[in-house]
Amino acid sequence: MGSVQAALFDGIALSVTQQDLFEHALNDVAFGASLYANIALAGFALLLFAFMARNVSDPRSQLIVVSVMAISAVSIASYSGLASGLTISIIEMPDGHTLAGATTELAHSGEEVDGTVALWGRYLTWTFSTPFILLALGLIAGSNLTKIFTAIVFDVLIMVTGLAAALTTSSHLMRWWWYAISCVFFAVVLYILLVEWPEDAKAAGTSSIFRQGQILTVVTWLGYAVFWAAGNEGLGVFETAVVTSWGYSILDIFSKYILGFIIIAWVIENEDLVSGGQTYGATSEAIPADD
Ligand code: RET
Repeated sequence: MGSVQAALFDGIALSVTQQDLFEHALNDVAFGASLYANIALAGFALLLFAFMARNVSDPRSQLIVVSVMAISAVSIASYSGLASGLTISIIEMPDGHTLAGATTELAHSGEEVDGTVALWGRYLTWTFSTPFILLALGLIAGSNLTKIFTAIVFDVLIMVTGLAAALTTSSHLMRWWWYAISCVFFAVVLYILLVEWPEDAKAAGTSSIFRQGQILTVVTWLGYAVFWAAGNEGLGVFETAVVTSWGYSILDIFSKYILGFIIIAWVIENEDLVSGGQTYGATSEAIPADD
């Protein structure tokens, strides 16, 4: 193996194959269910939202609907990556970590392998799903492009540094260092959600729905950060990947599907309020007719 690759995968068990991890998720029913249930739920949400919003014709309202649907679309891919074993690894934690030296029993073979199961694909795919949550909320608040862009950029940074925290095996301290950086980026997003957008929403006359989305988002997102710290990749209060995985899967139900439902149900009743006009986003309209 090349030295770059060797460095990257140092501490990540390569003898466990992708097929082993696929079979592990399939045979450990409690663990597998936390993944398969979400694939089904995301598919159902996608169909339900498409049906609910079938008559929405205003372009800006449609943008909110598409954004909400994209969250579930990414989710199907995300959970498929986990269930297939593609985005799961067995990771050997560095000295000082509660789970340093821990072993995992593979559900299908009973084989005992060094390390703990890490579902790092979650952090990777949150990079692609969470921007859509912020886009939908920013549009509802009637916020400007600068604030929406800022929220999304720092959101992506939260997830990428969270991924780094999960995959770092060189040093226990470095894992928490990544975590700390991620929290700083999270503070930027929280500021926009708690301070900037409520004011924009007030001006746009959308305070009530924004507030519902804001509370659901802030509470669940804090939950993700706390859960990482407590789960098998952090302090190891919940030692097994099963409990950690279910924690995230349940948070996902609120942060994605329930939020999405509330937003779509509101948009279909409030197209007038959301509307930017039929030419919203059009590029040719700005050019005056030459006559
Ligand atoms: C991590 C660990 C590092 C510190 C922080 C985190 C925050 C994660 C958040 C996740 C939100 C996920 C959602 C997923 C839905 O698809 C990466 C756990 C602050 C806020 C909403």
